Amino acid sequence: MQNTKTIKVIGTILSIVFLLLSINIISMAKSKTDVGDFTYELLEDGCAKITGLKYNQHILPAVMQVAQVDIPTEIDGYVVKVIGENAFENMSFFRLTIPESVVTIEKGAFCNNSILNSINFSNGIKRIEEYAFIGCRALEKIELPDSLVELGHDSFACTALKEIKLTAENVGNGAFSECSSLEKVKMSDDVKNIGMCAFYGCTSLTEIVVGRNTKFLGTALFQGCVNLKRILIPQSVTIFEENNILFEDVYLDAIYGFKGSAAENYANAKKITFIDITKAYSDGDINLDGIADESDFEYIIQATITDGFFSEIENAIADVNGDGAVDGFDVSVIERMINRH
Ligand SMILES: [Ca+2]
Ligand SMILES: [Ca+2]
Repeated sequence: MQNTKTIKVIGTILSIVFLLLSINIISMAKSKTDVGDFTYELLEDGCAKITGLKYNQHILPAVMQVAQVDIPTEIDGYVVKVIGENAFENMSFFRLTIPESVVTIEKGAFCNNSILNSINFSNGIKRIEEYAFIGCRALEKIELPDSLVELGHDSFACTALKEIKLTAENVGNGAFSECSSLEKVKMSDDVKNIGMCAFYGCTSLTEIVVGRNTKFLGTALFQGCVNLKRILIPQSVTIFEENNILFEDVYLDAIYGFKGSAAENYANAKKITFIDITKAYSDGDINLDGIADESDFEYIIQATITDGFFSEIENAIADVNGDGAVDGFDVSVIERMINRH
């Protein structure tokens, strides 16, 4: 009897202790990081490299994990310039903000965060190294800053990205490989080189316009893009690797390009239909029916008043003044061209 009473009392005490502990644990959970939460080391130039969080996020229960990581601009008076290798590897948080002071995100820094769905990159980042965001399977949308120069290999592989605007000069091997939700890729004029397998296995891609200043397309770039039907390759592309298998396991309907370009030679060699778009820019034949006339004018007017009338490739062809948009300026250029005839 006495024993049963003692056990009951101990049980009650334990419950109270556990309850107090739980309350304490929950109150320790916070929505955002503070500057004091980060570990760092000093770089030779006197700036700081963030190396992770002070508390071990890996062993914390979900309620205690921080929901948003805000990389600070300064830590203990040192400017934060680098996010270190594997600093936040396998951690789980929803949102990430990176300030302008950060220039480099090192290898694997945020890899395998399965819930990360929002990243705010400031315009300052120059390098995103290999595997930096690989396996971030909830990541559907990002805006890469114009400052970006290098995108490392496999940096965004195996993510849920649906569309991407590429701003880096060099896009590493496999950078977007196995991004099976990726439907749209816009390439800025900054994109020069795209490494091998960069879009390997992007099964949702249906068409793509290669950047106007892109020179190099790596081997097996679109391997396994089984739904890719059309591609526009500009004159700037001059390097096709020897035995290039750019479109292995791809069933292209056509390559669009300019007369006498490397793209035309490639299409001919591989027996892929080549559609010459030279006359769109020289004469205004943007509907590619062989003559520049009133119908091209009506066609572009229709596109400027109907959202989604043109696909990415048709947009690129109709953007005759090359400013990246199809609008009134192109209409007046085309009007002048067809009136010349
Ligand atoms: Ca025409
Ligand atoms: Ca335009």
